[in-house]
Amino acid sequence: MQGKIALEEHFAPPADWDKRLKYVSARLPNWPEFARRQEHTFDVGLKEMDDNGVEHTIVSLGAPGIQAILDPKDALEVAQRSNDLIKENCERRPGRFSAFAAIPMQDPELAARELERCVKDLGFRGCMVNGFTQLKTPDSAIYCDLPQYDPLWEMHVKLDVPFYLHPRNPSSLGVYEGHPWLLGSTWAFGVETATHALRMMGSGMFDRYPALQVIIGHLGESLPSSIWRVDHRIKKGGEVTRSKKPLTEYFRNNFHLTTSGNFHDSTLTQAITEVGVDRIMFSADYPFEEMGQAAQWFDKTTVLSDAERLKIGRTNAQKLFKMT
Ligand code: GRE
Ligand code: ZN
Repeated sequence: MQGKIALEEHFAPPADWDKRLKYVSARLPNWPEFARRQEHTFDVGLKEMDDNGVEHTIVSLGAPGIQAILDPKDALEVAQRSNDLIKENCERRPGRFSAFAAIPMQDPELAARELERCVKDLGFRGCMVNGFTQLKTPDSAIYCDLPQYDPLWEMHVKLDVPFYLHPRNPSSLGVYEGHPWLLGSTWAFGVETATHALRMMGSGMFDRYPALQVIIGHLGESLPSSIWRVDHRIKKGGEVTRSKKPLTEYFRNNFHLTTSGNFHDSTLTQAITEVGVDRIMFSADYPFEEMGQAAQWFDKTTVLSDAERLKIGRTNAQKLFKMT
């Protein structure tokens, strides 16, 4: 399929560009290759787009990025510098790239203002946040469902742009001790991000901001197969959330899923069953995945009709991001 749009594709400047930026997968044996690709999204990545029918990519800063910077002033400064650098790079390839803002979640008001600057002045399409945010001490973990973020959600609704919740490693690692291979994108990212998304659904924030739209990757971080049971056991156990409705309702009305890094037919089918074909969008997860593998699967999978392929590959993103 030609004309695809991809939206979980990362970029990072070289390691010495700003020492305050850290990358979650730097411990991996294959990191040097990922790092090289991540620094070359606007040329190596562009070539992969050309070769695989990807017309447009929404670029985001590599994880955990700004979320791991302990000082709010540093966080704002690095976010602004990174956003400006990404904007410059997007401008060199007109029509091919746009971006999600990196924002300093260490200070919700500053985060809202940087989102506003990026959307209004730089033409960005929303923001990407990499899980919980650290503030002042390395063992801190501030999750997005907390009430101090209301100014950010207000800004999202006002600007009518989505919020992409991207993985990072969990804030508590006990269960992973002795099994580092379970960390990162193999398993821990998904569990952490699904839990984070459930916190948001159960917090009442979508009752306060019903128009707010959140994107999660990896075909829903396993939520399509697990959220029915969450609601079921909340009800059975007489558990009380802070939200008005069953969590599934928020999943179906406030969430969008991308295919990033999850190129598997039965998972796609279940995601469509749970949230509907209009809430799923194509993505690869460059540089950790190749656009080639993503596209070869997506273009040929027999679980999609051509009309569904067009929606997921292109028109759902065009609608959500009001692309012309
Ligand atoms: C990351 O380090 O940020 C990462 C991976 C693998 C998949 C996605 C991703 O290491 O963002
Ligand atoms: Zn990613």
